[in-house]
Amino acid sequence: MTTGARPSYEPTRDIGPAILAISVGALLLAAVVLIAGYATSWGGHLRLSQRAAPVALVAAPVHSSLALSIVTGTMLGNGALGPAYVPSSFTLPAHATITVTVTDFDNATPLTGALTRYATVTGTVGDAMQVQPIDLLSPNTPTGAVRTLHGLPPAQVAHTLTIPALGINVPMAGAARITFTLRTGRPGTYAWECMDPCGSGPGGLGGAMGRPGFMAGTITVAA
Ligand SMILES: [Cu+2]
Repeated sequence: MTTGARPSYEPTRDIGPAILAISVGALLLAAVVLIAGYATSWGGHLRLSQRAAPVALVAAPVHSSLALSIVTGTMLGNGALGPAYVPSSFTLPAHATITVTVTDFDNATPLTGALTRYATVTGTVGDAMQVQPIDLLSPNTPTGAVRTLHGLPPAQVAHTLTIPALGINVPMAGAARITFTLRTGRPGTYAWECMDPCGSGPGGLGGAMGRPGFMAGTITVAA
């Protein structure tokens, strides 16, 4: 072996500055990681608590939504029967919070006498609904502001969505989009019907009134 030659694994004085640079770099990196960690713990606080939710013992309710339309007998080409909810039967998840939007293409059939009690909202979240009037000739065009209401003047009710077993009643304003929130409970099958005499025949109680697929139907609450 000649003088001056060193085994390649033997440290040399030449790498001193490199070690210093690496050390400084490591310190800088550690500082950045620490600062980033603090920033995340402040700014990410809500996100962290939300991430913890799925491991809770009680599962969060399934949030879902349902869209219904009320179409007229004229739209259906069956003026002799009268209007219908579409769909008239549907399935919702149990123990869930459901936003229901109903687009009502029909006009009012005034509630009178004992039926005026169905002009009041019951059984929805807050016993309330939101109502926005629409232009029936251009149904995606609102003609007024959204209002939160607990009921309607009986003369302005076109239909009701009434689920007696659940204590739910929502009066539907004519020519409007109606939105409300329901909380479903245990699984089961529940009948709904419209309590507004909107059908054909004497007193509007014939035709569509009380007829499944028109002004009556079934809500299935599934596990
Ligand atoms: Cu009806």
